[in-house]
Amino acid sequence: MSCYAVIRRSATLLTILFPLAAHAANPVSWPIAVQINRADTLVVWNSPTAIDLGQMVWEYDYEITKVTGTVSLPFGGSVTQDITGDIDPADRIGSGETRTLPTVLLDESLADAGSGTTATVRVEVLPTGFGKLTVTNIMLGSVTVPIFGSRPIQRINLEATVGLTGFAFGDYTRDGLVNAADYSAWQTQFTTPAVPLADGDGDALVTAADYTIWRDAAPVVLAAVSIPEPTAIALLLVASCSAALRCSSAMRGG
Ligand SMILES: [Ca+2]
Ligand SMILES: [Ca+2]
Repeated sequence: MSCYAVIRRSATLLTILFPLAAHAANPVSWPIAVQINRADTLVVWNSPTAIDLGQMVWEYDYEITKVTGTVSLPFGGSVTQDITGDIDPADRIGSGETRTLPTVLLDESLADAGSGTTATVRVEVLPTGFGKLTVTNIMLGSVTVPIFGSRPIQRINLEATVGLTGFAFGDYTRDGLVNAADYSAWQTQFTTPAVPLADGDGDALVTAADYTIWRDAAPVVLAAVSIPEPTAIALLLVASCSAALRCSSAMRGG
């Protein structure tokens, strides 16, 4: 069984085990807003939509865009301070791609040295395609308020965005279409491991198997009529070389 068939079969099994959500979409963009109170030990957020699981590869990005700490004042009222800038951007912002879902996009212990606040933030895509954010190991520190001095943070508000875009099998240019341009991309990258976009089966190589994936996904007319298969290309090359050799021999003989 080819890797492609295994991938397809795995996707089918996932569909059976975890019925596709009614709101499965592609791409998805999930705005997240959670409130973490001082007494909390666990905060969970679930996405309203699910990413389509039947794709070749997914590109993702995430960013924790805003973190604020709120303190209570002795005689009523409160003060909120933005502490986003105190968190290392390398822990807050990231991107990448994955060929398998479910997956964990972010699992970081975020720390604000100024207030002594720490928490572990985990963002993952579940087997159902839904996103989930989990905040654990919550330790809220203190901030200094003019006149009132150091005050314990009572509440953290965290805002973030998570985006995923899936690309179909055979879409080697990653433009949302499976067409002749993807065949050209495969042809250019054939046997060139350093250029992995035309790697349909995820084996880090661009081979004839990836052509088959494109052919099976391309419009029938395009796949059947316009494009010679790799074996046909190879035969043409062999035939051309043989003809050239015959011609060369004939010239020497003549
Ligand atoms: Ca394409
Ligand atoms: Ca491949």
